[in-house]
Amino acid sequence: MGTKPFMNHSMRRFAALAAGLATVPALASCSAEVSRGFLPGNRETTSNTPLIMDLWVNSWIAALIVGIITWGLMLWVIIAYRRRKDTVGFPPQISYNLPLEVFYLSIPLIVIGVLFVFTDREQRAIDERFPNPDVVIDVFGKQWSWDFNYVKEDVHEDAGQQAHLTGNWGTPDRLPTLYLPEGKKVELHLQTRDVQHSFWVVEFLQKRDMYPGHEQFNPYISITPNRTGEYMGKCAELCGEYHSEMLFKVRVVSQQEYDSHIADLKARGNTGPLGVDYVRRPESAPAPAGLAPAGVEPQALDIPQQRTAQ
Ligand SMILES: [Cu+2]
Repeated sequence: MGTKPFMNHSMRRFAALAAGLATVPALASCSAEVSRGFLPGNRETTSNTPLIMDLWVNSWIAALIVGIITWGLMLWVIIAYRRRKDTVGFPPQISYNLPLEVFYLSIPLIVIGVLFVFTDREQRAIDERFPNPDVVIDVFGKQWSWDFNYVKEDVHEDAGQQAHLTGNWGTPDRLPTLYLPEGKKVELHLQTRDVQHSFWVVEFLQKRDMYPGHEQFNPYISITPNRTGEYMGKCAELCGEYHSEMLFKVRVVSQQEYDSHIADLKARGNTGPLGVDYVRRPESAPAPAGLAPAGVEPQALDIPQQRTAQ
């Protein structure tokens, strides 16, 4: 009576083994991606990326180990204690088991504790400011672009202009570009001219908010960029209508190229900090249309702010 099962016991075992083996080459072929936990960029992009990447990947490894043990236990219970043909009535009903409850409450506490200790350790290391940075840059977010002042060299990039996204692929031209020398200690001092923004260079794996008017939180990013190249940056805090067009680039170049870029800015007359004429608007003053109630407004200095829709 009844239909014959599609696969007998040993066939099923073989199928499971074959499926397991088939995933091995698939995993090996994307090992570079896997080893960095599918994060963008490279492990060595900045002095902080190895810390961030390792924390991320190791957390996943720990999670998978816990997951495999848990899944294994679940499978074992499902199979070992399945209802047999000759079973009659209910299995023994157990209302509580104190040692077991202590066990499964303490394990998650230990897991969270371990994650906390490692996260805290890496976060402190990442947030630590260089005592003597080689390069200090004042980064200003504004609706909807970026300004960069090279503090020690006393020059600035041109006032940043909002990107205009057309719907076509490609990098919008005239993006404000921050130059960083490779292998040098860089301190970015993040500030905002108006509302809350967030500085995010995707491949640096770090982002940090910029709040108007207060600096009690840590407004610095301290990194040593270790790979030359061009990186895309964006605002990561919804800051108004054209938030998505608040884009910039970072170019990590050799010291020589960096020096010549600085000389270039000097020759073009981009000396001194950009935006010294920005004056803080009193909290009580009415906000101009489209701006947050309180912030810093451009006055006197002509900072291009493009607010018109295309
Ligand atoms: Cu923004």
